[in-house]
Amino acid sequence: MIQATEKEPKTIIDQKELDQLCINTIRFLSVDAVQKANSGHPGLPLGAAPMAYVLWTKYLKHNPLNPHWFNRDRFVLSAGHGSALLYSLLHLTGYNLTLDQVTRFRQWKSMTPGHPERGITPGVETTTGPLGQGFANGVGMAIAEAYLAAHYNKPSFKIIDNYTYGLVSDGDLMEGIASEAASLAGHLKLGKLIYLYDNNHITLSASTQVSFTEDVQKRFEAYGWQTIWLNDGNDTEAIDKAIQEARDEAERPSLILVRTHIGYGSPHKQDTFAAHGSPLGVEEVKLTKTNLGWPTEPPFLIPEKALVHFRKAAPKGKEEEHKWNNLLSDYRKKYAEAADELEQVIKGELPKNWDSEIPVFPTDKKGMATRVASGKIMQSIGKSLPTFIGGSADLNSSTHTELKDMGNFENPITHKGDTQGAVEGEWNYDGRNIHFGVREHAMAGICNGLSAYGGIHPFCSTFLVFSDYMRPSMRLAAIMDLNLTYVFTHDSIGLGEDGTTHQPIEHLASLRAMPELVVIRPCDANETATAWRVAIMSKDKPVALILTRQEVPTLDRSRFAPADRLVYGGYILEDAAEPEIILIATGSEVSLIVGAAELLKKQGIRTRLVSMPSWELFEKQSVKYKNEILPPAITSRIAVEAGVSMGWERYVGQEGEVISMEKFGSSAPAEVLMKEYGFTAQNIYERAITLIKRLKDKS
Ligand SMILES: Cc1ncc(C[n+]2csc(CCOP(=O)(O)OP(=O)(O)O)c2C)c(N)n1
Repeated sequence: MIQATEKEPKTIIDQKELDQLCINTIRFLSVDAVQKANSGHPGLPLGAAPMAYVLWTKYLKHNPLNPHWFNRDRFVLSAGHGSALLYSLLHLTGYNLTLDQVTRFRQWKSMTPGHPERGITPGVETTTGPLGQGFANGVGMAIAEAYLAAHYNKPSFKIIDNYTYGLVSDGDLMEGIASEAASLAGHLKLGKLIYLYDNNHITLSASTQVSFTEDVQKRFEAYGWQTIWLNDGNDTEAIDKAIQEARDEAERPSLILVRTHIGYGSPHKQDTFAAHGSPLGVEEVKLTKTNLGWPTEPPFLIPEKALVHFRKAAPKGKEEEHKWNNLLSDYRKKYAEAADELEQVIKGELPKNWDSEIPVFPTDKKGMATRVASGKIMQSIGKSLPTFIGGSADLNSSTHTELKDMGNFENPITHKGDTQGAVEGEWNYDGRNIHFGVREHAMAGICNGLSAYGGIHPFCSTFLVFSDYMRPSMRLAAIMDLNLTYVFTHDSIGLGEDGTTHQPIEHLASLRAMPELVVIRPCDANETATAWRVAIMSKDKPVALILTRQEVPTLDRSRFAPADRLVYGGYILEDAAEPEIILIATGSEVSLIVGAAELLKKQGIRTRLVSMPSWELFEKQSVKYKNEILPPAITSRIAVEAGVSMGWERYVGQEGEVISMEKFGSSAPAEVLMKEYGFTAQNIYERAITLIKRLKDKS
């Protein structure tokens, strides 16, 4: 054997040595990136490199030359702080991520941000970093795969056929969202979901001994997962065998618990939290390299033999994709219609006339709750859009989000046709209704995975007040520019008797505070229809629909402006010549300003009514448009919304007023609450008279 030189560590004599060379290449590319940035997490890559190596070079079906190939396996680095590991893998296997980018880890405008970000780095499937989120995303991806496979595959044509792999850490498994998602994944028997657990017993600031001593293996077994315990994170043969075993298991998701050592090889930092989130330090890097038989110089060393081995991924992936393309063209010959549809799904296009069956709601004084209108609209979307799938956190009957006669997403083995009367209908992976159970956080994280998988138009639903339980995942959906729709009902004190705990107050303001999320609170059934159109067509922004529990009148659109003006975010619902006052409202409060305007008219006061269902859509309009709707010269303005006033100053200005909720609500019938808290046409009318007088007196 030739001794290692400074430039080239060893001559390869067998597979084992090649494996070791490749593993150390991953390790030290990551460690050097962290050291150069003087920031980052070297511990995870040092410990987890062997399992990542086996997975990425032996099992992961991917084409580095086309990271969007639809039937690729999905890989989620749920422990996103280990990003240097992922960047090393992407560079080494030949993605469009140069070594220069790896050396610019965590720097301004590099493609290698601190935590992996979808859309910035080719091959990064989902944005991770907030622990536990990636775990739920992977469950969503596995659901997407199972649904599309059940829907489009035919005998001898496994067109959709990928695994979802993930690397999860102690921190991931401590987070509640992971427990929620794991429980559902086990129940759904998502056999093609395989997670490798970097079981290193160390977190950011301590050993798991201080806070995480449960038997994780038993816990996952109880969730219905296959679990495989590995004692040695460096034993590539055992890892290989375990992944194979996981792939062979069709009915249960698999957790491979791999006992690793954080900061493996570092003489002073291995097995300590010092290796978790800070560079090892120049001296310690040298010692670690020497300890593992790696040249101390140069940094970012990639031995030719290792690179050649890693880069086999590209021709292999190209060949896999080529085979798949051939399969797809044979499929097309036999199943032309399904192939057309599937191609549309893959391209992310909507079917022609997808919205043609969306109802137009007739004028109706009594009207209907916008949640009810939404439910009707969803049925028509469901019929024309095969990838419209989703559900609620056990609130279908309240949020009206069940897609009727479109089946329930479920492994048929679980039910064997027996639903014990719980929910009617078919139960299989071709079902469109996902029963998330009472797991709001996982629901939102899973929807991110469904959307990130591609082709799917997911929706999920709960009461607006519980959006708080989903917020961390919603934030990631917004960061990732994902297309998905949140249906939040019971949107104010108008929900009535359930009382203070269930009445959202600050939620609209808090959702509006989130960049990239589009919040829409339609005022009646027809605005709800337009809102759904906006939501489905929103390719790169999640949309939250905020809907009432209580009935609201369906406005007479021959008198008022058309409901499709909702697309502008705010529009003049009804005008008067030279208006003296502008009343602005959203959702259920719009019919109240209509009532107030009638009272004002009787007093000869000229009133402009503005329906303002979406601030975000309004802000996208030109200054000219915005000034047309809210002319700067008209300073007497009142906004009415049954939530906190925060932010409304922007639209009512210095002189204007907001009729709002500045405290938590209470338990009583809705009409009583609305009256007691001042949400009546009469109160708005009186406030308007006072405001006009005050401004007149002032001038
Ligand atoms: C939701 C969330 N809380 C806190 C953090 C900060 N944080 C980053 S890594 C980490 C724990 C690290 O432990 P582990 O997951 O075991 O990773 P390892 O130390 O093995 O790299 C924490 C608390 C985070 N990223 N996400």
